[in-house]
Amino acid sequence: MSTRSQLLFAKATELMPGGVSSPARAFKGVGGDPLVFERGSGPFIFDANGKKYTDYVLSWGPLILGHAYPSVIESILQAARNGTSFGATCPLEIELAELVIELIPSIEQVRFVSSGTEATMSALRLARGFTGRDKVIKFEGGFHGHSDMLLAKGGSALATLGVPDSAGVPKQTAQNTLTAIYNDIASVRALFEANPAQIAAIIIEPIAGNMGFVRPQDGFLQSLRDLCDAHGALLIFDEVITGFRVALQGAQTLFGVTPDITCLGKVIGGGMPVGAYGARREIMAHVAPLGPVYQAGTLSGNPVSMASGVATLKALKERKVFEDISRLTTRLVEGISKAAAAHNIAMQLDHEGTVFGIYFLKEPGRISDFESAKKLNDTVRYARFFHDMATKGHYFAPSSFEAGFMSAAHTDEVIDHTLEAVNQVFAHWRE
Ligand code: KE4
Repeated sequence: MSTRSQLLFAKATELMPGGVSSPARAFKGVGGDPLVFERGSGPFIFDANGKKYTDYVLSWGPLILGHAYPSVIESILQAARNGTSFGATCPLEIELAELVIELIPSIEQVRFVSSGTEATMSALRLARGFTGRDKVIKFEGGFHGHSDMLLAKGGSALATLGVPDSAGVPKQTAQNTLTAIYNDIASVRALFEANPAQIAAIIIEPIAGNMGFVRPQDGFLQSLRDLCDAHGALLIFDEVITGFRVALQGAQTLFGVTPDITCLGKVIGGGMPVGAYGARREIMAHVAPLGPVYQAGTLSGNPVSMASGVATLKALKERKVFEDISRLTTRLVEGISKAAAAHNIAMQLDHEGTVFGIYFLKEPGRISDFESAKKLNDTVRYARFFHDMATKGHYFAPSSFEAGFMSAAHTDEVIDHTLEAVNQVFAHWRE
């Protein structure tokens, strides 16, 4: 007999392609029926059957305080009572801009948009407008949302589905997107040499979170900075995942490398649709109405979304909140690592701040770029892990090409339960 969640999903597939509003939700990396979720509270989400899960997806990162965090919900409600959108500058927008500029060192001015996709798309346009050049470099396995210029060799659900690119991207557009290999500076240098004075920007996730979790090798980001400076190109950090998550002040602070443009999303909206891009004044002066690079949005900076972002960043800035989430992330990852060692299971685990990555390895080796991720990542074993853990009430990303996330609502007790389940699952695998 079908469950309510299954019945709802069957209906969804009649009405929406794949039954989803975004392909990452379709469980293609793990198989089975995608769950329909109805409610979230703290570290937990509840599916349409009423089953409770500890949530390590957290809406793919935004919910750093957990589901329905009281001050965030209160701020949203208060803002909504005063009207949901004015199509004009509002005080909450100014407050969020101040917080972002205070926290992210390379940002002197910021423009709000409604998604990470819009942030990266607009940042590229700005880089092209600023430099007068057309080409950009992205990395294989990097995902920056779904704009035409950024879909080549993408991570996230493109990697899960095994499709290198998207249909529908004009050839002329795709020709301007050059792809390099993550952690391979020679591959980037070669592109600069082959395209002299044509490259407007490099865009990179400073820790890659869409081919699992791959950190930059020592000096890699600085070498990108140096190459950009030598060739008159801009360095764009896509901090949609890493911003406010690998360090409160972003990956740029963690690694001490200053990008020209920073893209933000996810946590900046605390679960409401917000994205942003920012840079030093000289660059932002090229954005309309100050300059010739056009970019706009009816609902950009709306008070309800801004209220959610303000409440989220304010709570994060409170003493020790970020440290506490990071400590729990370390506990989870070290616990899984210990369980893997005890049961002789080959894994590659990593974490930084409040973000983590879990790979099961098919053979010995180290995942450091997209090729090695595709070669070594045991997706079959991950799928089993996903389902076994979900059965026990712990919801990890439904693909091994995604990162995992922790929130302030998770507690030691919650982590203990998850680790207990991991140990049981691993023990069961050996029987
Ligand atoms: P959105 O347009 O989905 O808000 O952000 C796009 C984006 C940009 N940059 C990075 C580094 C990102 O990770 C994302 C979106 N992430 C995916 C999964 N990792 C969101 C889930 C989905 O596509 O449904």
